[in-house]
Amino acid sequence: MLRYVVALCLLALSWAQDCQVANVQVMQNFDRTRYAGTWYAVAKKDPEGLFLIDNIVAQFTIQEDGKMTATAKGRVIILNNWEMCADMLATFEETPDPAKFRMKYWGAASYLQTGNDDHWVIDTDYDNYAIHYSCRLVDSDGTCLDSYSFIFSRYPTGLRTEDQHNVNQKKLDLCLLGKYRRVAHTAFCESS
Ligand code: DAO
Repeated sequence: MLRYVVALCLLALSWAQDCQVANVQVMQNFDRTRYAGTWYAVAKKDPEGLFLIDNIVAQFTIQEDGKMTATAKGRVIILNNWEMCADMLATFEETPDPAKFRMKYWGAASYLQTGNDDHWVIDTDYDNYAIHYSCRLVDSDGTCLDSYSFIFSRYPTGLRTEDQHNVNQKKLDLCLLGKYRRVAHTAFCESS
């Protein structure tokens, strides 16, 4: 009996970590109303050609028609060495999975980045942490060639100790453990 349980556990583990984008597990019964509000990015796995560097704060809103939108700020460096606070806007298109959105984003100023990315909510307890994931380019073997991911906290100071283990497990499931950097909050964007 024990042998079967161990075999099942190993099977589940290998399935969870096969790094296939199609097998990424997202938040079950995702509730966008509870996700709304302010989230501070406290860690980030960067994509190719990173954009937002630090002081990243996103504000998610649910409109009267039920659609989700967001505004976000963050320190960026553009035109090689011009440091500024980017004001970004985003709209979210729903998909059959309530935790998987297509996000269109653009800058308040025309020289900022625009894009259309996946925005998947991997896990959240709504009150303390949320794990976001976006794969921009899927390789021919089904793994992700270019991804980015935000670890969000409701507090700029970081994650609560009791949430860290769960967040690390999700990083491992995404095959991104060790690829995140800390995101500082130094009030850089607070005057703009
Ligand atoms: O920072 O390198 C990067 C890629 C992120 C681009 C998307 C930023 C704009 C919108 C954010 C809205 C909420 C997460």
